[in-house]
Amino acid sequence: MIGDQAHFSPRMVARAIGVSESSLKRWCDQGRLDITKTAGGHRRLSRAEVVRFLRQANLSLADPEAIGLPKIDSDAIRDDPVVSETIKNALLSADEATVRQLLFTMYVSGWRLHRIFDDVISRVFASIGEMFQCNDIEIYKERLSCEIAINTLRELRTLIPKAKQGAPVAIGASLAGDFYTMPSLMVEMIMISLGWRAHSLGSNLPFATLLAAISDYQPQIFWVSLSYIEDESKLIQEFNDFAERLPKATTLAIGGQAITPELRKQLNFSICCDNMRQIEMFAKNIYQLRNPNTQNI
Ligand code: B12
Repeated sequence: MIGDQAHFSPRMVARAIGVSESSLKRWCDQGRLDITKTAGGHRRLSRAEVVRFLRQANLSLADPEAIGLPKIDSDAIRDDPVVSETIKNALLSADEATVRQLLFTMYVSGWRLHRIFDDVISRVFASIGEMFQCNDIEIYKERLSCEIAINTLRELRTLIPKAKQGAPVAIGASLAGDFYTMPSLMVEMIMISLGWRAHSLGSNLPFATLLAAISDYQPQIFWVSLSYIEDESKLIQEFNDFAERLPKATTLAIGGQAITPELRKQLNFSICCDNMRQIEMFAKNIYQLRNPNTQNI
């Protein structure tokens, strides 16, 4: 497990990137890299800031371990279907190191988060779900794969630069009776990557407490993840009542594999997304429309 906001000296970062310390210090002084200073006035760089710079400058890492990152294996991520199969097998054999190395390699190499979530992870779990459905795997393997994936995503989240002070707020969750946590965690990470102050409130939450969270946080976006619905007619009634009671400033975004075309017609929402790519586009537009003066990352 790597620290939330580990900071490194220019010498360590220069070694990680494979450039001279003087070049690295010049980039800092040119403002290309955000730095903090120790009490003694020494420059320090956060791991998230170094990764942001590498993704923006399309640079790779010569010695990732110098800043606590796994080896970056670009060859292993050349082909989506191949890397998805490798990740699936690593999950099913509880090989956390390989899952971590491949997901970090994708992110540090510049992959958009929605591509990692929509084109790889969601497909891997659809296949794992089928294998369980066909009794090809024990149920514990599906659950353990889920735990490993969620732990690794939470670690990957520490590489996403934190939102700036005063940035707009987005929160979300899955509803009572729905125990799925990964989709909501993914939406949170997408939001943070766009500069939002975002929190996934977690799973299995009743509407009353969600309304309390909305009154506390006054979010510009509230998302609901619907992966499992016990009683559809009860949900339609309670959901539309909830949507009715949202403050005008809060837009309601929904998504999830439990949303059938039939159900979609009966729910009130601002936007219904099929994947993370769509919520990213929506959140970017709302950000720019509602916060023209706030610098976007
Ligand atoms: C892992 C898993 C679980 C875990 C989840 C653990 C966790 N901590 O999250 C747990 C143990 C809770 C679980 C339980 C059950 N499960 Co289950 N589960 C799965 C599995 C294998 C993966 C789901 C997942 O998280 N995928 C990863 C996410 C990220 O992918 P995704 O859901 O496709 O989401 C993508 C898009 O839909 C979209 N999206 C999704 N949500 C949102 C939200 C927003 C706001 C936005 C913008 C986008 C968005 O973006 C995502 C990325 O592209 C699926 C198999 C599958 N086909 O997906 C079965 C599956 C969904 N489960 C199934 C079933 C039947 C159940 C149970 C009813 C079993 C039982 N009898 O107890 C229970 C119900 C529990 C409940 N009440 O919630 C069936 C559903 C069949 C059906 N259509 O109804 C499936 C399809 C398995 C199967 N093949 O049969 N499950």
